[in-house]
Amino acid sequence: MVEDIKNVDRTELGRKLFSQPCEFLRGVERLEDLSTPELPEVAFVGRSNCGKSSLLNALTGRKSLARTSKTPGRTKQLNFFDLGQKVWLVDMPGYGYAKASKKEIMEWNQTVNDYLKGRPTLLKLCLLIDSRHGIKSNDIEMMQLLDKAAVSYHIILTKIDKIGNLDLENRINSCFKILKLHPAAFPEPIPTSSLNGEGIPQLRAEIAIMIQQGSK
Ligand SMILES: Nc1nc2c(ncn2[C@@H]2O[C@H](COP(=O)(O)OP(=O)(O)OP(=O)(O)O)[C@@H](O)[C@H]2O)c(=O)[nH]1
Ligand SMILES: [Mg+2]
Repeated sequence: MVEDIKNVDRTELGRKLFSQPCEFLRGVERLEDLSTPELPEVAFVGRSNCGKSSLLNALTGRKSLARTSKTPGRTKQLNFFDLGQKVWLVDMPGYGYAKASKKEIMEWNQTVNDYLKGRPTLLKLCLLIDSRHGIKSNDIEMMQLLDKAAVSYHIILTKIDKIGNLDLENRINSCFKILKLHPAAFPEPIPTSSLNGEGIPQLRAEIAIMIQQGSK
């Protein structure tokens, strides 16, 4: 019972935070163009096409705040959004885009590395994994980078409307096993669907609580 009340409080906290106005601040291609951080940041990263921009839209309840696309590699910049002057949400370009040139990959690595290492206000990173595909080798590389940079992160399973319950259960279990090996990761993955809204209140609540606690 006490647990239930706590859950309601958490959900309400998340709902309140994300019911505030959210607006696009700027898109940045090179880190030199970044302005000084003013608020805590929560960044969304993951393979190209895994659903980062869609998740941002689902969280903020706005259909086209962040541009989504069937074509992978759509988001090419770090896009910053201000949520209620409480937090900046950062939509990052995806990795693992098959058609990217070597130069593009190198530039991406550089920008993301610099961002992760040099951003004291980065409160949390959401690493998105398409639930149909699971954690791939480039996701593991990303996790190693985050462990090294001591950036705390959550694994978010996306597009769970596209898989059955049994597959989801297996996916969650294999995530658990991998997460045990990564010290900077939150131990449980959060399953979500931007299409039908599953898991969105939970993720809103996690983000709201992190901001309230203000800790890494
Ligand atoms: N069924 C379903 N489709 C989704 C979901 N989330 C995203 N998609 C679809 O997946 C495709 C890619 O979504 P985006 O949100 O653009 O993905 P992204 O990670 O931002 O992609 P890049 O910016 O190119 O790296 C689009 O066609 C979305 O409509 C979901 O929860 N369920
Ligand atoms: Mg995108």
